[in-house]
This record gives sequence, C-alpha cells and structure tokens, in this order.
Amino acid sequence: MKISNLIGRGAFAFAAAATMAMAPISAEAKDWRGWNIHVVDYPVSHGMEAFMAEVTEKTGGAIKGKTFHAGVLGSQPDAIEQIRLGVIDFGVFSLGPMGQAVPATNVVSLPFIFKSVPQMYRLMDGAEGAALGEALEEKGIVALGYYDAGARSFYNSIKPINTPADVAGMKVRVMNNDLFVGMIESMGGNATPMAFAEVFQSIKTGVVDGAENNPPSYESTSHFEVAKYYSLSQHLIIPECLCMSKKTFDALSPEHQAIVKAAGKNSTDLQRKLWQDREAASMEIVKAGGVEVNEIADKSAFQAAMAPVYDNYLAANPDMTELVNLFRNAD
Ligand code: BDP
Repeated sequence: MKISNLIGRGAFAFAAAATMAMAPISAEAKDWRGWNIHVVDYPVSHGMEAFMAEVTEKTGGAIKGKTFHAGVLGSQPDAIEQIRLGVIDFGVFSLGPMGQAVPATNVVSLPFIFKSVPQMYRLMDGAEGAALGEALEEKGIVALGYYDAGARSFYNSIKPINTPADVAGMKVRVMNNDLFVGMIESMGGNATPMAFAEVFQSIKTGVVDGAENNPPSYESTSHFEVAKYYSLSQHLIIPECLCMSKKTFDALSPEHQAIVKAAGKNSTDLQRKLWQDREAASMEIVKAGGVEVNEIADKSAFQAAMAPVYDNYLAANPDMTELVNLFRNAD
C-alpha cells in the first residue's frame, strides 16, 4: 500500500470521527438526567426509578438515564429553569415553587383550594390537571403525571398551633413562592422563603421557628427532631409533577413518546400507592420520636384567615379568575 493511500485513509478516518463528534447528540442517544430533591428511600424517588427503568426496558435500551437524588443537581427553583432548557431531562417538582415559572400552577398553591386528597386526584387527572399541563407545556415542560404529596401542616419548636393567632409572631420557613409569604403574613407570622436543604439547620439554630410540610418530608428530613410540635392544619394540598423537558420529549420518535407517557402513568400509580403507606409510617416514626401531634378538627378559622391570599392573588392576576373558579367550584 502506498503511503499516500495510508495518509488518505487516515485523513478520512479523522474527518469521520470529527463529524461524529460534532454531530448534535440526539436526545435519544444521550443518558437522561433526572432531578430529585428527596432521599433515595422516598415515594417520589421510587416512582422516578420505576419510570426510568420502564423507559429503558420498553425502548430496548435505546433510552437510558439516571435519577440524581437528594438535590445533588441543585435547588428546586434552579432545576425548574434547567428542565425548561433541557439541561435536566426529567424530574419531580412540587407545583408550589413551579408557580414562579408557570404562573397558572399557582392555583394549586392557594390554601384549601382542594377539599381533600381524593378530590385532588380526580381534578388533576381530569380537565383541571390538563389545563395546568398545557400551561406547563407552554413553558417547556411536559407533565407526565401528578404525584401525591399529601397535605402540608405546620411544625415548630415552640408550641402547638391550634388557631391562626398561634402563628402570629412566628418565623416560618416557606417554599419559594410569594403566595406562601402572603399566607403566613395573613396570620401575622414572619415568612422566610428558603431552600429545602437549609431548613433543618435553620430550625436548629433558631433562624426560623418552624416550617410546614407533609408527614413524609417532615420525617425524612429529620425536621421532626428539631421541631417537636406538628399541628395538622392541612392547609395546602399541592400535587407534584413528574415532568420531562419538552426539548427532550419533542426529540423522541412517536413510538418512544408513547412509551414515555405510559411509563409516566405507571410510575404515577405506583407513587400514589407508596405515598399512602409512607404517610402512615412517617406519622408513627415522628410520634415515636417524641413529637406532639395535634389535630385541628375545625379548620374554618384557618380558612377565614387565609382568605385574603385569594383576594390579593386575584386582584393582581385577574386573568387567573376563571382557572381559580374551575378548581374552587369543583365537586
Ligand atoms: C416537599 C416537596 C418538595 C419541596 C419540599 C419543600 O416534595 O418538592 O421542595 O416539600 O418544602 O414536600 O421545599
């Protein structure tokens, strides 16, 4: 073989390799990155693992990915921006912080908007959830299903909360959304928006007196070890979204999109089942850990105290009136 031929072949091989390296990596070929704020043993985490496993299996290994648990890919508000850009491919987000990026989702952050968790399931699986899905899609996020996150209640290190007046003067951590600041202020409390990862230390050192969350999050974060009063106000029922980046989703073949949608539905069913068990288990764990739990049978005083949150929200966002009424007036 002539040397010139060898050079020619070498140059060809180099050019081919360079072309391959420069070709955009298709969303199908790259490994998906999944964002999750929770620890590995948590209903959301199991749901996400099941989702990715089913997608990989049903696509015959064409789509692979990994869920990064415990918030290692960053805070929730940052991750919401990243999924919109396609830097993160999938994730489970609370629709609480989602409201800052997708204003329509704020409707489910209004206190007492759902009458119960079963009603939340029904509405989120129906026309109301579909309306939020459209709003999410407009902002670059595809909702594959709505996970259960139960109801959020107050906890603190000072005293049981029985009436809204008990919140007056308290420093309460809230999720990143102005609505939650208004909610605490409507009861005379001082709200501090703060990342989830910082709450334990902040309660421990007295930066805040308490926070509010569902039993599994109160337990899995060990917040119950530093805030021993858990008062079952159940003021927020905020569903969570198993979401995909629209950029990643749109790059898939129709066949793979169908697989992803079906896996999203299956993972949602699984997560909702796991959630029920974990809620009960978490309540047992916190009680065994010395937490004083108090029921608030009559929540009407809290509902009345938080009513201004609706008024202020609708005054500032009149275009949301129809959507709020759709949820508020549902059976
Ligand atoms: C949990 C949600 C999680 C939120 C967290 C919080 O599952 O998405 O980040 O509350 O309070 O219940 O920040």
